[in-house]
Amino acid sequence: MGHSILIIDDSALVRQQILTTLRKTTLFETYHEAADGMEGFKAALNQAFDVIVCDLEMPGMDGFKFLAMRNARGELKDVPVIMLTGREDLETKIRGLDQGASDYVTKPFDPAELMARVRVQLKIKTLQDALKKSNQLLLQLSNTDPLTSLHNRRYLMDTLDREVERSCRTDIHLSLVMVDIDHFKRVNDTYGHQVGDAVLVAVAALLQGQLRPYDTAARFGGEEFVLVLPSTELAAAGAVAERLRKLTANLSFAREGAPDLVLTISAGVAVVSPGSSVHADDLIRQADTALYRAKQDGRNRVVL
Ligand code: GH3
Ligand code: MG
Ligand code: MG
Ligand code: MG
Ligand code: MG
Repeated sequence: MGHSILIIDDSALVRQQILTTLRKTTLFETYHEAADGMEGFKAALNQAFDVIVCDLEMPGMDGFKFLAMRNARGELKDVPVIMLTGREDLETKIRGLDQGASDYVTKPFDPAELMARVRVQLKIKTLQDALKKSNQLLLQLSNTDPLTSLHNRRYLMDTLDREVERSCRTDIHLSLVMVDIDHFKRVNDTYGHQVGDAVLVAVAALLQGQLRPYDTAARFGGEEFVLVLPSTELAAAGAVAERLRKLTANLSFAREGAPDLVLTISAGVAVVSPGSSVHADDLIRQADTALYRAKQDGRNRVVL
């Protein structure tokens, strides 16, 4: 994809010279001009540029003010700014670099030097963007269960710590449902591990599909799932679990290669009540105890 550049200078002539210089290269697909800092700032908010060339002395908003406003905006902080300065003005250059400019070009500028400096900034920006992307991917991978694409246990514990803390602080209920597939070992033994995997994927999709946007579903372990339901009282969470239990019992696994399989789940539900001070681990333990009782009582049931 072609790069984009923003040129901010009060002199139309200077802007024209820069444009003429840069148009001789194939570096950019998009060029945008602005006549002062404010106009440039608005343009930069409006569109993601890869490089900004900015004059320092401008009537209206000058380059320093532009840099200050850019620095205050997270989405603009990583866009490199090359400032245009007077030839002898060392102090100005230093001040501009200190305020976040990446480089400078002295006026009247040499076209070859301008192009070279723009290329350097583009190179850095490209690397920076790639790094940002790979960090995001890494974060997503480290929080996701590869089989079901649900959140994994690591993400769950991070979220649960936060939600339990918030619930205790605000006196708003928070419920946790621990779900365990009944006799899942038999599924593997009867249909094979691959079908078992497909069944896990189907159950995960069912759970995820039934939740509200601010609920969290995670794969806790092999065939165990945890749902975190903020602002939900025990009885309401029990009703959610009961609905999931019925839906699971009605699932058909013909597409997964197990047409005669009737799958059931057991669930244990726990709640953080207003005024209590509990930890995420306590809540998990309570739900796990309830789940154990559901298993003891004959499976395919929900215990609060
Ligand atoms: P219970 O009703 O008491 O929960 O019985 P269960 O058979 O479901 O429980 P158990 O803990 O004995 O067995 C869980 C099984 O889940 C054993 C394990 O091989 C299987 N399992 C765990 N993770 C996976 C997975 O990723 N894929 C498949 N196919 N099976 C898995
Ligand atoms: Mg000027
Ligand atoms: Mg077990
Ligand atoms: Mg099980
Ligand atoms: Mg289990």
